[in-house]
Amino acid sequence: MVEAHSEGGDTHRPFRAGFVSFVGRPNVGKSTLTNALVGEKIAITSSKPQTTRRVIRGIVHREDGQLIIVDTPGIHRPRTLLGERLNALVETTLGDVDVIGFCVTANEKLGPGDRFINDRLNDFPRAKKVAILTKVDQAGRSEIIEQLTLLGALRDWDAVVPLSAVTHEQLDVVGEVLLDLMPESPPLYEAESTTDESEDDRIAELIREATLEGAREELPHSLAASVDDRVERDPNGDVPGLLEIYASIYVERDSQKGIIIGKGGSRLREIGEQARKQIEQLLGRRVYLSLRVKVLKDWQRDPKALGRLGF
Ligand SMILES: Nc1nc2c(ncn2[C@@H]2O[C@H](COP(=O)(O)OP(=O)(O)OP(=O)(O)O)[C@@H](O)[C@H]2O)c(=O)[nH]1
Ligand SMILES: [Mg+2]
Repeated sequence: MVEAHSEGGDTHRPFRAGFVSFVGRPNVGKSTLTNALVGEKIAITSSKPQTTRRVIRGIVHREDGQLIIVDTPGIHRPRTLLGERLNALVETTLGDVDVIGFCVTANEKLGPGDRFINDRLNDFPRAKKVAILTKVDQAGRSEIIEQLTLLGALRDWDAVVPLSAVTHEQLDVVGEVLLDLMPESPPLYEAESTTDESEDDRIAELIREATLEGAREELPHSLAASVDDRVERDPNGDVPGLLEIYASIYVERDSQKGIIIGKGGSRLREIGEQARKQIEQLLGRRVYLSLRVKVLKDWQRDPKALGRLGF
């Protein structure tokens, strides 16, 4: 195991580039860490488990290298076809990366869910393995030490890094450590790009994020979103006018539709307002957002509906 460290002064380090995948239980902070390292909101995050549903690539550009972060859905015991597909997706992803960043949170004791995932990592002997202890701002010193001891006993890690993606404690260190483990390689992505997600996919995710906020019980899992259409309100104007975006929020049952719309449409208006602000920030221009709520019966268990939503 190498100690986490940062180097200075050496101006002749070879350029390195490669892929690191963050894996772990739902809600441990993989997407928050991805965003913090990239320095831009690439992946949506929420306090609800199973927020991420696709493999999302974020690119970190450094003077001496390029890190392509592959954020993945949290691995959990699947209860639906969607859950099964997401777990399978993570396994496929791990076969292609140079480094696996196994994320465990400092504020919950390492448990069977973490051990299950750690055991799966044996199937990827080629990848280097780094243990990342997340959310250290939420734990006391003794808890952190105990958790690091448990983590250290799991395997001979290439590195172990405790950090906080919220306070940015040790954020630079994890970047250095991961880059050091990458192969020597020219850049793999252009200097401007921070992700290869399409704009529509990012917009749909921001809408789902706004809808997740405040959703309770089973509702978060039942939500999906898609962009249906974009229309330039004033296509011939000198300055870009409003961009009209027409999007749908999907739920699984009629009763859920009512909850999302709220009394007199109040909840949906709030969701639209919040999502619009995020979308305007992403696109750097003013947006008119029109949201419709649709019922797609039990889509998480229906292969056809899953296909329609891109899973
Ligand atoms: N205090 C604190 N909270 C954090 C930190 N990292 C993430 N969180 C919070 O933890 C929650 C889950 O974060 P996510 O990044 O969505 O977790 P995830 O591992 O991507 O979750 P899934 O996509 O469901 O697998 C959110 O409420 C974050 O704000 C951290 O370093 N400190
Ligand atoms: Mg996530």
